[in-house]
Amino acid sequence: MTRPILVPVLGDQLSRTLSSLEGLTPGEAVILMMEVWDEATYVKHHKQKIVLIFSAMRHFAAELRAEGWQVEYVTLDDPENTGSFTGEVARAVERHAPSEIRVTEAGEWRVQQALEEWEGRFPCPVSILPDTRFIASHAEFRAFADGRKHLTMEYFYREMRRKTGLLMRSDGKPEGGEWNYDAENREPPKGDMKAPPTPKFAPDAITREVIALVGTRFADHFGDLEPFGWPVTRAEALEAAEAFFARRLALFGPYQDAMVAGEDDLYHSMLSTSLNCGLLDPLELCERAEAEYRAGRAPLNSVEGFIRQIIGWREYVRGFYWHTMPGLAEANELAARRPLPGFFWTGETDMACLADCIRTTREDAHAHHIQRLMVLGNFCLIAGIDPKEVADWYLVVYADAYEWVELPNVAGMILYADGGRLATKPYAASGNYINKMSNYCGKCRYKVAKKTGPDACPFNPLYWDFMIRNRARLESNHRIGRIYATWDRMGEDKQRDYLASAERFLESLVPAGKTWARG
Ligand code: FAD
Ligand code: DLZ
Ligand code: SF4
Repeated sequence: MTRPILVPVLGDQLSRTLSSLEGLTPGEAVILMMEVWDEATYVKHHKQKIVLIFSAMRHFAAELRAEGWQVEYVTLDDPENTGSFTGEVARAVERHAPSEIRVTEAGEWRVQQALEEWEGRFPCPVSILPDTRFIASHAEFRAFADGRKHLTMEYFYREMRRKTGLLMRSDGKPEGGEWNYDAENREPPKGDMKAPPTPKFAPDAITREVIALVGTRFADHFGDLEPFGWPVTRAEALEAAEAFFARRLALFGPYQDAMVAGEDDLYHSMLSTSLNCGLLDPLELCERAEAEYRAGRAPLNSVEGFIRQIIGWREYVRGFYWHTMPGLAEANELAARRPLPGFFWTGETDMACLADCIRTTREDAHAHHIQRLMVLGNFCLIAGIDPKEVADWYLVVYADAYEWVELPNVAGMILYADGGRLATKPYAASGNYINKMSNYCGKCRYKVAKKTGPDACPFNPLYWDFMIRNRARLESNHRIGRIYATWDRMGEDKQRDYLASAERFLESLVPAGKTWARG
């Protein structure tokens, strides 16, 4: 080979359609994949998240080799491993004197900053290519966002529907006449309902080797290492997707917001881990979901709901991230300063809803959306937990967490730390909401119907404490401001009880004794 093109492929770029590989033939490129200490520890990721990424990387490298590509794969325990992307690229440049470094842009700001320094550092041109696996380019999001005070997802989503043609009629109108069928997608659970299981994949020899590595090198990281059943190849991810379309999609819509103790993913797809590391393509999933609707096997409200999560929310939060970084990581509009309670790591709390959501998080490196939003997120919002501590927690504990998708959800969607640019109102709720949408409260030592006092559901006084603490900022918000009239009518004794109950509860919270997230 004359001087090759060096193509670093990062752990969330495991797609054969990657822009940096497009148009290349095996004879002209050296592909570089690197397990590096920096990435594995910049936060102390859940053990299963590291297994997932290392195993998926190793399988992807093996598949590329089988197709004839030259892949240099640096394992974590390689004695020469420098521990960083830049260090490993420098070593590869020495080995190969490449004519060019060609890389697809990074998913995270932190890593993109490093890639942008390569041009000045290495003696060859560096091409950073757009990540074409996303539907909206950065320029398209910028064009949407410019001049808008609030970046309502719904309007962005409609643009994505028009762009992709998904669920569009030939007259340019949305399928069924409406853009959004969310109103049909808020069913509470039916008793202790059970959904059909999602496939779990038995670890093969490669995954078992990674499990052993993670067990020794990352023993102090959060979360159960085993059982491990996430898809780690494209073939497995496609099998998981097909199982979702066949067994769950039809009821995905109605029960999207439902929660059932011990029934961890209900009708959700469990495909985010595969989507985010590149094993699945967002558009192919949406087209497949639309085909189920066209074939009459899934109703419009479910299919539209699923497609909206992907070409709406997923694309929107990615655009929002690049539009607002690096400021988003520092945002704290509500000046929330309380440390994260230790029970977020141990699960030791009498609040049955939180205990169950933290249990599934520890066991599976996953919790479904409404658990992340309305139980864990709602608690962090109304208890006034510091956004940086909350963001670190979410980034650590979920196998699908990368900052581009985690941070907008944390700072924007749950904490209102961005001052309402992403979500037009804070998603604050009392125990009532959780009781309506779950079967948690019947199993809880707290009484959801009690508003104040030691047995009262803590979400009840915390809700009012939050509203009152932030009255000056929230009263003018037309979506939430009217609630203050209820408070003002309440009478002083009741008001005092609420605030005193909240204070007693907040004082009882014990911060984490050790640094689980970093260091
Ligand atoms: P499903 O319910 O089956 O949804 C289908 C797909 O839609 C998901 O796989 C995902 O790709 C996409 N999606 C749905 N909601 C969102 C959303 N709000 N933002 C972006 N994509 C969405 N998702 C992540 O992929 N990584 C994260 O780090 C992450 N952090 C979150 C943090 C908070 C505070 C909240 C409220 C949500 C977060 N989400 C995150 C979004 C959502 O909770 C997960 O995508 C979902 O739970 C993954 O499970 P699933 O594949 O079964 O999703
Ligand atoms: C999350 C992660 C982990 C734990 N380890 C690696 C790694 O060793 N090598 C790698 O290429 N990628 C890893 N990743 C995923 C990266 O953090 C991800 O690719 C970047 O965040 C993208 O900007
Ligand atoms: Fe959660 Fe309150 Fe219900 Fe207990 S009573 S499960 S704390 S919402």
